[in-house]
Amino acid sequence: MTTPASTPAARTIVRGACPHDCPDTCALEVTVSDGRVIKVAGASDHPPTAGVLCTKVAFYPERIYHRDRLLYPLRRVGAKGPGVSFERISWDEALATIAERFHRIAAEDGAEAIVPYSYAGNSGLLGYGSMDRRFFHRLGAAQLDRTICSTAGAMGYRATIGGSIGFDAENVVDSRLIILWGTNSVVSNLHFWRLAQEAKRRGARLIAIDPCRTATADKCDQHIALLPGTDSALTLGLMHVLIRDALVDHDYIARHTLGFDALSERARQYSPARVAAICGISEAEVENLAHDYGTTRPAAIRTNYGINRTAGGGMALRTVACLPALIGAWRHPAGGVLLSTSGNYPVATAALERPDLMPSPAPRTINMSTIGGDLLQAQPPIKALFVYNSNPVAIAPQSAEVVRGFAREDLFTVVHDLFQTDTADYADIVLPAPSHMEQLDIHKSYGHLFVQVNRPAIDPLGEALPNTELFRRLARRMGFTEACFADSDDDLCRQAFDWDDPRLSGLSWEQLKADGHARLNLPRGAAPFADGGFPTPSGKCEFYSQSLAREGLDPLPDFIAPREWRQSPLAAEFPLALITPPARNFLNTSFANSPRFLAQERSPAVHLHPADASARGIVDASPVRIFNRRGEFHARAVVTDRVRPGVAMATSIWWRKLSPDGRNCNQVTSQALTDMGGGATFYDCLVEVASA
Ligand SMILES: Nc1nc2c(c(=O)[nH]1)N[C@H]1C(S)=C(S)[C@@H](COP(=O)(O)OP(=O)(O)OC[C@H]3O[C@@H](n4cnc5c(=O)[nH]c(N)nc54)[C@H](O)[C@@H]3O)O[C@H]1N2
Ligand SMILES: Nc1nc2c(c(=O)[nH]1)N[C@H]1C(S)=C(S)[C@@H](COP(=O)(O)OP(=O)(O)OC[C@H]3O[C@@H](n4cnc5c(=O)[nH]c(N)nc54)[C@H](O)[C@@H]3O)O[C@H]1N2
Ligand code: SF4
Ligand SMILES: [Mo]
Repeated sequence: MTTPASTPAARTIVRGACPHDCPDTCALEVTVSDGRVIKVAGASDHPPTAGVLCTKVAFYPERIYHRDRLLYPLRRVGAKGPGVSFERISWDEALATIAERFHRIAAEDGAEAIVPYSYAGNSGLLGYGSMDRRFFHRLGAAQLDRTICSTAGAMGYRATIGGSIGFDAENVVDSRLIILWGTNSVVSNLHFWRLAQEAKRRGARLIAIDPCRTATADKCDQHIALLPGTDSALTLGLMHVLIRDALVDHDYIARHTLGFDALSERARQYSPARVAAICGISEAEVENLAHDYGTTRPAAIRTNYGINRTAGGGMALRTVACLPALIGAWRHPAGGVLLSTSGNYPVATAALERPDLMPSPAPRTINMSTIGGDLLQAQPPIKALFVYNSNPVAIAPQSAEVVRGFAREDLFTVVHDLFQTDTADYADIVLPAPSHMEQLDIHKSYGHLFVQVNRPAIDPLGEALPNTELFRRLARRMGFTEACFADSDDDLCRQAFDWDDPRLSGLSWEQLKADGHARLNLPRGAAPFADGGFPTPSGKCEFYSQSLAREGLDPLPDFIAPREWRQSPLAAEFPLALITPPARNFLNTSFANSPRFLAQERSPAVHLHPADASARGIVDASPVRIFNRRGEFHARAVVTDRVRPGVAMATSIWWRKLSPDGRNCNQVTSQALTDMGGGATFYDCLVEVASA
């Protein structure tokens, strides 16, 4: 019997990996029929995914076949900005135009006047940074410091326990106490939440520490609603009580930590009364949390980047990372702390990115979190910007400056994306990118311990080209003849990891390609630091950090106040602390142009406590403006006791041009940087709210 093409027999299932900037890195099963993706499901044989996807990716065919997908290269014909016009050109013409401009700028201004701007819109190892990095290194372009999300917390955490490492999330089902610290897992780390729920069924207590009663906090046994940016004060208060009441593990401290006496001295200054006043919570909350944490084993802290977006963001993660060593929580596989698992992977970064191609001395570095100011003021001036994997006009802080910078007529801007984003509206040349289902990639994760393959399920739509192929072709156009520019995507995947590393023992690229995914060769059910062995300079958990001291930073944990909070003079004029965490149906600005998800999120909203709303005569569902000296944006008021008094919460990140007032929350956020790592301080932002 013959099988007509339209019967299910003509369907194939292709194994993929989710490339979005999300800790879960799900393994996907993509159903293809007649060259079209018709269904996307979570792989059930991949333990972290367990057959479940978030809604965003479960509806992925809508993103792939969205009617606004960019399919051809475009050249701008009108003025830059919203409403701009473009005309279709060929790839040949697009690449020739870019190469000509780059050659001219390099000759006249130096290649450092050209700046790449990218982040994790595609988090695959190839898509995130491989051929593109080689290209910009060889060109001698400015380097980009990719600080927009995690560098502050990562640096504070690394200084304490040695890297982006922690307990294995799979073990958390056996925890008796789980603290979800500044993370809305239900929204942004769904598969961890599944494990935490399992722990709860087995009797664990869950505590959320968050200024808002989020979907996650709602389902926890307890919620501590502290003020944004005060986490390190709370942590020092916990240390104070733990030490005062002899709830610490002296044996673990003596053998596996550095600087306990100095830390005790510091913690002594943070009495529960002082901490309660700083954090805007009660003394009893500090005392009780310390006692719960000090007396329950195993105790796990799942934290994330929500607490690294204020002035003391580095210190916040550093103080939290000290806690498990203090009570010996690391003795148990289901105890300790987890920020990110990405430090477990033997990524061959130098082989992928080839920093050796850079000229000497190395070109200048531009911090992506201050792109607005840098486009207006950097010396020597920025003459060209190549944006990919990111949407800076919508996501970078202090939009007024960002927009002014991007609007510069003398700035040559290229944007490579799947969609005509707010940023693409300022491009001279727009280039079409494929979705991950149209390209090959290899993945690590920052939430679990698997390596994964993403196989292309379909051909690229229109004339879309992956990041790798775009920069391969552009390199050829520029006349770069190094052999590395001829590497295929398959070659790049093979180069992406150090396959000889014991953590990958027995695995090869060929094997991984055949199997789809593999767990790093780390013992299951193990407690990684039960016997110390932290990858710090001393091999211990460093309460006292010589490396921070060398950088002129406080070697001990301390509370660094937000730049803008209720104790700053600015609070007289702008009394509310605005935080702008992710919306459930958006992933940064990705998916925020989907009709389905826009309908679910309705319209930009700002959540206010009833006391704060009534003091301003604001009623639920009424239009309001949120403003400070940097600017203003408009939203619909949601009056709810889910946010604590003194805090305003606006879920993010809306496209500017899809918002009623053509702006978004980054109109009011600041370009000031964190204490460590040069990170952005999105949640360090005082505002006032008024009826519009
Ligand atoms: N659905 C969805 N998932 C996402 C994303 C998304 O946009 N949408 N973004 C992805 C990205 S890029 C990242 S970096 C991760 C982020 O993942 P997380 O860091 O877990 O971020 P959120 O889910 O926003 O959780 C942060 C929580 O911190 C709270 N918060 C804000 N300020 C403070 C503070 O000072 N202290 C404390 N204790 N809490 C605070 C917020 O109210 C929010 O509930 O999520 C990823 N996953
Ligand atoms: N106010 C406020 N601002 C924030 C945050 C916040 O919480 N509040 N969060 C911050 C954080 S944590 C982050 S990580 C940043 C995220 O900011 P961005 O990294 O800019 O993330 P997205 O807005 O999702 O933009 C990613 C873009 O990459 C495109 N893309 C996807 N795949 C590919 C590909 O293969 N090739 C190319 N060329 N393009 C591709 C997508 O279509 C999308 O337009 O935003 C930051 N901004
Ligand atoms: S966005 Fe996160 S939860 Fe959703 S499919 Fe991708 S990795 Fe999984
Ligand atoms: Mo992020």
